[in-house]
Amino acid sequence: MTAQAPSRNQQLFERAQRHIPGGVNSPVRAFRSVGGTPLFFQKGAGSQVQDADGRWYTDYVGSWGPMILGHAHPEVIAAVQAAVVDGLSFGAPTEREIEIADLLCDLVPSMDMVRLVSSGTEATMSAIRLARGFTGRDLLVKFEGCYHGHSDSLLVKAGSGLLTFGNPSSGGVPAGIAENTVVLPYNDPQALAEAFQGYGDKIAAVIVEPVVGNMNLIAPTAEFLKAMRELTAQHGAVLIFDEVMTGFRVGLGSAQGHYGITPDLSTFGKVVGGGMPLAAFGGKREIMEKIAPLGPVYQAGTLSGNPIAVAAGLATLKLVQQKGFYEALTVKTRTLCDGLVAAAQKHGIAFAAQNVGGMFGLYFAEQCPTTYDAVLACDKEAFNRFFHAMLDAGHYFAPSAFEAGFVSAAHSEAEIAATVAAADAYFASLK
Ligand code: HOZ
Repeated sequence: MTAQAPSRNQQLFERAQRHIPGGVNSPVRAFRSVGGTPLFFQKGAGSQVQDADGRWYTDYVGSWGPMILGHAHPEVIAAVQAAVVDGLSFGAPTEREIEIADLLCDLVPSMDMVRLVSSGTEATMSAIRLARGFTGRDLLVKFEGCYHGHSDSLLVKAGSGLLTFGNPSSGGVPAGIAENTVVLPYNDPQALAEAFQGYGDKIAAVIVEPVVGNMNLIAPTAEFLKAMRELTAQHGAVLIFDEVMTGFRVGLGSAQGHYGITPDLSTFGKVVGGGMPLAAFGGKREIMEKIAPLGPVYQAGTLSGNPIAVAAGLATLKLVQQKGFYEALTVKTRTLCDGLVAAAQKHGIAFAAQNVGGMFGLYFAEQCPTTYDAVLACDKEAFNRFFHAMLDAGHYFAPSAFEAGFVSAAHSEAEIAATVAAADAYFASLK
């Protein structure tokens, strides 16, 4: 028997590992938790992505959230093409930045002012510095399994790649920094109340993913959101909604509009840049005026508000404002979840799924988890087998049991039905 020639994906992965640690520029992409060779993508069109071997997949990752319109949307591409010919970066203000700042503050009523940055990590890191500068306090409260990017104070019991690889707190974070981060259980208002009772006058900020998308998807309880808002207000702490994932994804009003809670600061990324490196943080004027050059809290970036990224963001934000956009996206995402659950039930598989707007969670468990511990108790091996079966059938889900999934406006009913049919066939094969 002759050995099979390595696929182009395999060849590229071999080559990538020579000069790129682990062959990837962001850990979850390496497929380490699901096993196998990561796909190298070369093209995207609407709901579909094509790998280096020329195979097309229906994409439920959407670049981890930004591609809400699908890949290579003609209006976004046209906006980028029109912008690039005028120059790629100036490191100076441009009119387009005012346009997107005005739009963001219109769409997100809790934001009086906004600052543009280049990544979600930068947005959350800067929002925390600002909250500390504003309150003159050091302590930061975050929740188990929430991931807010990879700055030092946030890599404590974090989700996403850290949870995927079973090491929720990163190496290289000085103890002196980590000790200013208090980690509490998600969806536990009592634990939060006790923390504020114990040392409320030292807490600068509470940062939260209002819907967690980095330990699979966990929806918040109304009591948890209410307690967070009330306790931070009572104790003079800043409530930061990290909407990098949920922003313009769960609805035009983002999670804060969806649940009717007004945070003091918010962070955005992913959809705001339509696939380009653009992110933002913003909130109450009295807090935002503490940022340099108005105030003493320093924050800067050569590529902040990059004109090409802003052009992509503006084109994307224009399209998501179309009437019925989020209603249609939500229905599609729910159809996917309901279809997968029905298929699993038919074959007696313990499986649950849920969505909030255009993001969803899949769980190999009897019901949708509401806590970090319940997520950890889901059957990860069953997910990994499902992931590979679906990939073989041409349906690309996130290569980790601890990441949310995303549907785009470009996904057709027929594509979603085909994904459900593939899952049904896989579940049937398990008997
Ligand atoms: N942190 C992202 C998922 N929550 C993964 C980013 C990437 O690999 O592109």
